[in-house]
Amino acid sequence: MKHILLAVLVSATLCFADDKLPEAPKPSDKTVTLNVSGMDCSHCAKTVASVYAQLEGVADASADADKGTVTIKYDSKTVNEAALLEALSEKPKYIVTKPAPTK
Ligand SMILES: [Cu+2]
Repeated sequence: MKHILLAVLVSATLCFADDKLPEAPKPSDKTVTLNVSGMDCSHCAKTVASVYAQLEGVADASADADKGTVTIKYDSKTVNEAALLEALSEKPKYIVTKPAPTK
């Protein structure tokens, strides 16, 4: 009886964990911040971020309309910077460019 209870508990815990993490953490080994022009409100930022979030190999993307940037965490084995620059061409309103090196 104890075993059954334990099994129920374990699976309940697993389900709960699934709920909290809808998707397994995606691998990412690089983070890049790109300049995006054309974003004039938070809705734009969401649109830009979602384009990147849907891209294969991207673990996380967040855009800032005020700064005009998008920060992308990605897996360099799946996607590269060139592809990230290309990805936003489906939304012609926004122009993404690589920032000048700051060093
Ligand atoms: Cu907007």
